[in-house]
Amino acid sequence: MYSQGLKDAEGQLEPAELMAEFQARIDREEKIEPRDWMPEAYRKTLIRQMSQHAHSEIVGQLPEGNWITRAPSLKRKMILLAKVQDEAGHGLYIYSATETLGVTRDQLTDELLTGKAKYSSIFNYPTPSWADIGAVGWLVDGAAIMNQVPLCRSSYGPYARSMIRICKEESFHQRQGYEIMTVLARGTAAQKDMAQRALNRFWWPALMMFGPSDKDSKHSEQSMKWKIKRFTNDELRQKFIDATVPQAEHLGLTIPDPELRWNEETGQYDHGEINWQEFIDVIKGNGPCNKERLQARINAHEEGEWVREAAEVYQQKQNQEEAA
Ligand code: FAQ
Repeated sequence: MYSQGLKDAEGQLEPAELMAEFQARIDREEKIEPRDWMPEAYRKTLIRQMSQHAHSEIVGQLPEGNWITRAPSLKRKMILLAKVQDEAGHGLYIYSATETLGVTRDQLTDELLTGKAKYSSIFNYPTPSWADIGAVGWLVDGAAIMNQVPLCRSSYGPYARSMIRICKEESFHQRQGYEIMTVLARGTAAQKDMAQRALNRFWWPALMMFGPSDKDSKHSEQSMKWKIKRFTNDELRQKFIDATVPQAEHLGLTIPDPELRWNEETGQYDHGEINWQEFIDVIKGNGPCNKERLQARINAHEEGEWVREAAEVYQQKQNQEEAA
């Protein structure tokens, strides 16, 4: 008895009884843990999504890290430094959670540095002004929270648990970004203009973070059935728009979408069409900063070689001492 045509690691069809029991556990809202039986396709989907997520947190340090030395005051510098360090921590939790699926951190790093693995499209856009740091916190972390709060209920235990702490920290990140935007929007005309320009740059790319529209999302249907994802890409994008438009109004800033309109019937905002060609170009490696971001990660990896070597020698010494 076989099921669904999904294959195991040896290319054999997954046994139907195990598949049925697995789905029943998911339907009962039980968490799947690392030592439990799972279909190979479930394991692979998680490795793909979780490693892309971890890489995003790591590459995501770059657009803001760029501003740490230039933040306008000591206080702003300290806040930004703490935020960027949080992103590094998020990457590490998620890499650790991904390792429970039988891949190594080295494999995952190799996939990122060779350009095989994806990371979020959003981090391939530049942050030319201080207001972009506000826009990243407000919009990028805001979109991240909208996507990640449901992931706290993801069916895979280690992923769900890592998301709980991450979401708490993301909420602080979103608030600090919105606060930067508030100060600028209530400042001089030049400061308000700087905030508006940053919103113009980040609005559409933030909407693209949620992934392709549902009709083009190849993984959503299966991932929803396995409760890895709880909402579709379009559902989350809509929730984000509905939550963010009033925040922009409160700031006195204009969302750069002439077709944006409140729809009384649906109780949601209608919005203009996303430029999907731009999204495809960016995820294929041809966005404004793709090459620069990847090169920065390659350089960091090479410059960190001595740290990895030192850590390894230290570990060997500890093992020897323990054995003695
Ligand atoms: N960029 O079939 P679907 C953060 C790919 S937040 C690049 O819909 P799925 C916090 C997708 O991988 C950002 N690629 O896929 C922070 C697939 O490609 P593949 C990270 C994208 O997985 C803030 C293909 O398109 N958050 O880092 C994107 O069901 C500030 C087809 O798509 C997460 O990763 C994209 N935007 O849904 C850090 C959240 N969208 O692998 C620093 C977890 C789609 O078949 C500073 N991930 N693709 O070749 C998810 O929720 C999902 O993976 C989605 C995509 C919703 C991103």
